[in-house]
Amino acid sequence: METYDVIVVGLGGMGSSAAYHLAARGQRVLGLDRHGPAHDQGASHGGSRITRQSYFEDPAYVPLLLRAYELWEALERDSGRDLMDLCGGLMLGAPDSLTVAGSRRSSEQWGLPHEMLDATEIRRRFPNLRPAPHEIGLYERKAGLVRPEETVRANLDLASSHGAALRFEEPVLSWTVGSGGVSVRTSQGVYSAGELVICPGPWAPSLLADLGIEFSVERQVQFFFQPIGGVEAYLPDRQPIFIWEGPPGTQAYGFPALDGPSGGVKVAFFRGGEVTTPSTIDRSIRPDEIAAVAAHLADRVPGVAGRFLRGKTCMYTNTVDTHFAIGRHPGLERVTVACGFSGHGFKFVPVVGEILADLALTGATAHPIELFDPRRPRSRAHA
Ligand code: PYC
Repeated sequence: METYDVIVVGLGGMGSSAAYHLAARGQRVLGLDRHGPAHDQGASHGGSRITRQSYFEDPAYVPLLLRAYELWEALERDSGRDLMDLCGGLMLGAPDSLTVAGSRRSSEQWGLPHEMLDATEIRRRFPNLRPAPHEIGLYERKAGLVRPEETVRANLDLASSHGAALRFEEPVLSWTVGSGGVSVRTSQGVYSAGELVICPGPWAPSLLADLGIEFSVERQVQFFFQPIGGVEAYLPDRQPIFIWEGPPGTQAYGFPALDGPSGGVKVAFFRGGEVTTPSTIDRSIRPDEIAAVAAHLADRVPGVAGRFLRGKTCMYTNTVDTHFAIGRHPGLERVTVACGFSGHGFKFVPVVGEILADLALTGATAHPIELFDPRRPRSRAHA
């Protein structure tokens, strides 16, 4: 049986980062994934993901974001890849909306540079956007986007260069923990190690069924449109990323135009998708959902939804409170988990890799991850 120091299950954003950080610390690492490198079947694809520091979800995320930004720069440097574009970001909505008020709270608490803009000023500076008179925006210059597929490739390349063994198209069938270590059975064989790190993405409900966390896997669609008049007015020097809260519970978001005219502009809804599973998800893009996102944006970003180019499904793995679940497995020694990223995790990829390496090697981390304790009551629906 092949033996390693650490086996990492799942090589999407989080798992590839864990594999890299562990291998860079001298561990003999085996990484396993059921699909190919940088695949589009989970939650680490679509060309772009939002990054921002004025975190409306909770100020407790900010110190992790500050560290993540340092590590993004290091990852770009060490991999030689272009992973991040800080084109600026606008958090839009009514002044008391979660998106605006929560972002402002995080900014003020942590002293993050930001500007509060009224509707007139937003229209003047960002003419593609048409907020209603009562809406305002928090503009964050250091917000922008990161590139998920390139990031996964960067992590995998660096993990390999530090000696990690990476095996793809090899689903994990089961895993067990004994006094001497962990054993992982895949479609191809059985492997043993001292420690196991599980980053299952939307496969969490099956791979981590015993964790005691309630997950809900949600289908989301990333829509790519050719704007009316072409992409020029939407290039990153003119168009920031945005998250726009409309009627209660509705948030839409968008990116600048990337990758030339054929890349188009990506927009999507945040939350509210159908419950699904990785094996039953409908990967087709339905005309009614294209029409719904175009109609939602028609008054807000009137030029964006000119011609539909393509759509791409992805999956959020939501916890009950939409905070992540990161920590040592509550019931099993030797096992570390990172899951439930609830649609807003990718920007944390480098720091989560660092945290997972800390946890697997020492059982603890200096990073503040109390909010993500897998044992917290709000990670279980019945609590
Ligand atoms: O990753 O921060 C994020 C995000 C917000 C809305 C959609 N994605």
